[in-house]
Amino acid sequence: MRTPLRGRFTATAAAVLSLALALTLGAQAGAASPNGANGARASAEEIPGTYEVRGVSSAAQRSVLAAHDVSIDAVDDHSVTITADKAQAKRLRSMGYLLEEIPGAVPGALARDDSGGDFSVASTPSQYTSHAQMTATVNSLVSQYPNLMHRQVIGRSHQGRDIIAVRMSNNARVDQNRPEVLFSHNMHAREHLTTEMALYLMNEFATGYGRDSRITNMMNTREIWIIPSLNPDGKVWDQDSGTFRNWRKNRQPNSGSTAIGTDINRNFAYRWGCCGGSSSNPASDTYRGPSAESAPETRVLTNFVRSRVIGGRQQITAHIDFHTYSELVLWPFGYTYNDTAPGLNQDQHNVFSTVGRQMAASNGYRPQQSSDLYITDGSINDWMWGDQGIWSYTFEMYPRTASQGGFYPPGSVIDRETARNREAVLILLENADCMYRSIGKPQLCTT
Ligand code: 0X9
Ligand code: ZN
Repeated sequence: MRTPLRGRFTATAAAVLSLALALTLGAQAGAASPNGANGARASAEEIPGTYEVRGVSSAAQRSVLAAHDVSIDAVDDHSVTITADKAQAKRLRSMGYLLEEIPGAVPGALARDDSGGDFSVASTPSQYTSHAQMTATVNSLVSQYPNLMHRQVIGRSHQGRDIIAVRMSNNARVDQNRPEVLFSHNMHAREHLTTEMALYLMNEFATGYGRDSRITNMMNTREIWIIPSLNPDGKVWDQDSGTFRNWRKNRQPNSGSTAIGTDINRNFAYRWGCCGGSSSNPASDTYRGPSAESAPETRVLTNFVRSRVIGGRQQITAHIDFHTYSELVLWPFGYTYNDTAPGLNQDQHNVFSTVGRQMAASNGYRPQQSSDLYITDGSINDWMWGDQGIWSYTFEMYPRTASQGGFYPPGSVIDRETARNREAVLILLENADCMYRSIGKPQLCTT
């Protein structure tokens, strides 16, 4: 029988609360926040809004729109949902774009300007696991299951917070020669549901071991890596003041600009900035940074992944980077509309598509090559595949639309929407020893 994580967390909450508070205070003391403590909101701070842009129908049109410094959060047949501040929205309107604000999409902004909207999907920061609570929960799970979970600090964020990776297997303290699968979470600050996904997976693999045959089998034959938060500074900034800030990037200052932050998912060193899929403007939500891997969080991830090359061979074979929202399963490349490109042949495209579609059939998400949405360059999937040969997917989790809560659906959906990906995660793990088997070509797997 499975124990729901949130029930488990509630049960242990009292025990970890003091630790969590101590960690929060410690992290804040070490943080170089321009507004002083992380909790203090500067009076002039603007929380960007959520807008529907009508008459944008093709990937090419969406890529042009994205190049105007806004992030595209969701896509429909003839419209998209974007995040933009007032100046960006004004500029887009002056260019002829049809923008309509979606008032309820950012609960904090709604409470602040009292603009009405649908409160049935409202959520508050305390409905989601905070960074401090996440740290405490991971520590408590690791001490409860020392043979199944091993925690490693793989580096530090810009503000000095630990970025951790947890290895899970039947002998987690020992590095074994097995296919490794990586799950990374919370690269984008406001995508809090993805941290819940990490906690769900840890709990599921720890408690399912010896009880569920598929989980037991995977724990016996794989090494499973989980990075629960790749952007702890951004998460704390978005969540810990008590009002969501609709923040996406990291919290690294930019020289020569008052704008903060680099979009980690445009900062990777594979065709970085090549193709109009990122911005050179520090004020943009898709700012690529001054150079590839300029964000410490990007470098922590890539150094970790490079460290898994042992005896000249990358041990990690498959990867999911969890994001929200839109309910999508995406695969490379993001920098080109083409299905194949140097370093991605037709068989490989077929593998991505076949396993991607199997996973999507299990969770009801929509499967597609990521550039079908819009062009991105310097994204994690392109680097993982193009540089490291890792079968790398992006999942965009619940909900499908902004009106269902966008980045901030109510906490009541967490259990359902994390469990929804259980089967997809198992599908990837079960294929991870030889992904070519999925297209009937196991001979292409070198031993
Ligand atoms: O734009 C992103 O970084 C991801 N979407 S999100 O809303 N979570 O920010 C999607 C990246 C997938 N790659 C492409 N669409 N090319
Ligand atoms: Zn994201």
